[in-house]
Amino acid sequence: MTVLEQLIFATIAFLVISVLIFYWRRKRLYNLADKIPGENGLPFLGVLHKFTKSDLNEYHKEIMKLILKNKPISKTWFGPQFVILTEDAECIHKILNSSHTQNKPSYFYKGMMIDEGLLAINGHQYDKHRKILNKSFTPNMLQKFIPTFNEKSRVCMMNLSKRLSSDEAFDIFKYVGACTLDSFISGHYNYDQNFYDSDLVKIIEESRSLVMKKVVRPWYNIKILFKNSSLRHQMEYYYERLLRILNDIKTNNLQNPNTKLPDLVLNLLMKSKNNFTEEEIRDEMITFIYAGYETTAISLSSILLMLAMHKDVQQKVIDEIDEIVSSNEEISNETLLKFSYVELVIKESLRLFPAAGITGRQSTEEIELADYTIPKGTLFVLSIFDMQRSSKYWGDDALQFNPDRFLPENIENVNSHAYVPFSGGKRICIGWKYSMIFMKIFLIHFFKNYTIDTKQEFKDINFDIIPLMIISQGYMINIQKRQK
Ligand code: HEM
Ligand SMILES: *[C@@H]1O[C@H](CO)[C@@H](O)[C@H](O)[C@H]1NC(C)=O
Ligand SMILES: *[C@@H]1O[C@H](CO)[C@@H](O)[C@H](O)[C@H]1NC(C)=O
Ligand SMILES: *[C@@H]1O[C@H](CO)[C@@H](O)[C@H](O)[C@H]1NC(C)=O
Ligand SMILES: *[C@@H]1O[C@H](CO)[C@@H](O)[C@H](O)[C@H]1NC(C)=O
Ligand SMILES: *[C@@H]1O[C@H](CO)[C@@H](O)[C@H](O)[C@H]1NC(C)=O
Ligand SMILES: *[C@@H]1O[C@H](CO)[C@@H](O)[C@H](O)[C@H]1NC(C)=O
Ligand SMILES: CC(=O)N[C@H]1CO[C@H](CO)[C@@H](O)[C@@H]1O
Repeated sequence: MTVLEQLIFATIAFLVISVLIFYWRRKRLYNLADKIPGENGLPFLGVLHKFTKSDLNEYHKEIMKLILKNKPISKTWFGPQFVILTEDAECIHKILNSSHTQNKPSYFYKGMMIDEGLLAINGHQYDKHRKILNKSFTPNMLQKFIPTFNEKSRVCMMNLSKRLSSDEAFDIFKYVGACTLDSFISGHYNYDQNFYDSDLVKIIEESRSLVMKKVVRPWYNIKILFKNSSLRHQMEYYYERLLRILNDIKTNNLQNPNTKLPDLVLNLLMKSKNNFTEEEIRDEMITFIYAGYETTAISLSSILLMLAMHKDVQQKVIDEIDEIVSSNEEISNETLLKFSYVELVIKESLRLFPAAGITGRQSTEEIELADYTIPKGTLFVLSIFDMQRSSKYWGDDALQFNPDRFLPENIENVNSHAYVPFSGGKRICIGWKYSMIFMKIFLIHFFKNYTIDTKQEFKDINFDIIPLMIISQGYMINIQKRQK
């Protein structure tokens, strides 16, 4: 043999042995996986090749197809990663609730400057962060943001009045998004700024689309490939701008601290006795912006779109508001309790449009699920979206927008595990009560000023996965001034 031949031979032998060791180590995984029905896909790639399209609304269709393969659970592979998909209420409940499935699949978050934040961290680090940050969301703290919500909603109403002069439909997302961001950053980051048309909105939008690109390109999990990719350079360009904004926010908080509200998210992060590293502070700040802004903006936009489509429901909302508040009144926490119909409307809309409709967990032990043994390290894809639209739980009219479904006498007949728009278990959304209060106050101001309609139809709606679920066509509505 020549030296070259010897080299080639050695390389092949090395590869074969590596592959054999790889498979031998994963023998139990393959044995267990074999027993579970689903789609294996291609060798090495699994079904990843189905997720390389640039059309983001194809992703949801592909995931639905994989889920539909088998019920209640279906297996597949994302590259070497074993995956279980489900839309079954009992399975989702078990995964959200079991102590062996509380981890997040960490590679989804790597290199995004949120891997040290609540959405991504696990174990002790998670428990420490969550325990400290929980203080920002106690009932007592939530009351304190009500004046900010009122003020920011009023600003938004003023900005929206520019839209009255035109008959053209417009995407309401942009307006409610800016209002959501203004409220959060002014409240929890003690930084009063106007985010209509701001750089921050653009940074979030563009960087999360880059993140989606990374998620569906598994070779970027290999460090050297990612390090030198143009994707990384593009991401870094946005991160630099984002970091500049975060630094302004931190500097401002050092110079003008909010001493009246020590438990603001930013204060808890910066307080030296809590011992967060610089990286943890940065990642939590970004996590809260990502987790709090588009989720709430998508939810509010969907509510408005549903009310624009259902004029009868809109009228009932307006009647309730007019009955409870006089014009331009400050909405207080006491007043809020009276809005029972608005609450039903929000709940029903979150059923049909759960912004975080697809979420994931990873197991740290083998678990039993639907009569199968699921290997350790499995990635679980939970479709809250499909569960909350399933006729199995919601009847033949599951796709009808009907707030009365949530009247106490009706909802008591529905499987309570089939409704988790804010997820569940110990990792339930930290901001769920906060966003419910915000959305109610916004809606009250909105329908004091405007009525809305739309030409969009429910049956035409598609979703982009960004990875939140946002309507592909936008949230196109027309507004009219309320007749007094
Ligand atoms: C209607 C609006 C919202 C919806 C539908 C929503 C939904 C969710 C869901 C489903 C999760 C769980 C994700 C998972 O299990 O993988 C989550 C987690 C989270 N949400 Fe929200 N959210 C909303 C508003 C907010 C707001 C306003 C904030 C911040 C003020 C926030 C902060 C967070 C954080 C930090 C987490 C991670 C919690 C943890 O793992 O401990 N969310 N959200
Ligand atoms: C945070 O608060 C929630 C209730 O809002 C509670 O279920 C959870 O156990 C708390 N987490 C920690 C780590 O204290
Ligand atoms: C509305 O948006 C603009 C930017 O588009 C912003 O400068 C302004 O302060 C906002 N508020 C009002 C009340 O117009
Ligand atoms: C990758 O690395 C090579 C050599 O270090 C360099 O010439 C090239 O520009 C890099 N590519 C990117 C996209 O950064
Ligand atoms: C923070 O660090 C100090 C000293 O390094 C230590 O005494 C304290 O217990 C730490 N606090 C927390 C919450 O870890
Ligand atoms: C919104 O409605 C309130 C109460 O009717 C009114 O005081 C306020 O001026 C209106 N705002 C705009 C921008 O029309
Ligand atoms: C409303 O908030 C105040 C303090 O801001 C508090 O004393 C009161 O108990 C709250 N009321 C309700 C119904 O939550
Ligand atoms: C991890 C977790 O959330 N476990 C909970 C599952 O549900 C039971 C009862 O509902 C709770 O007691 C556990 O704490």
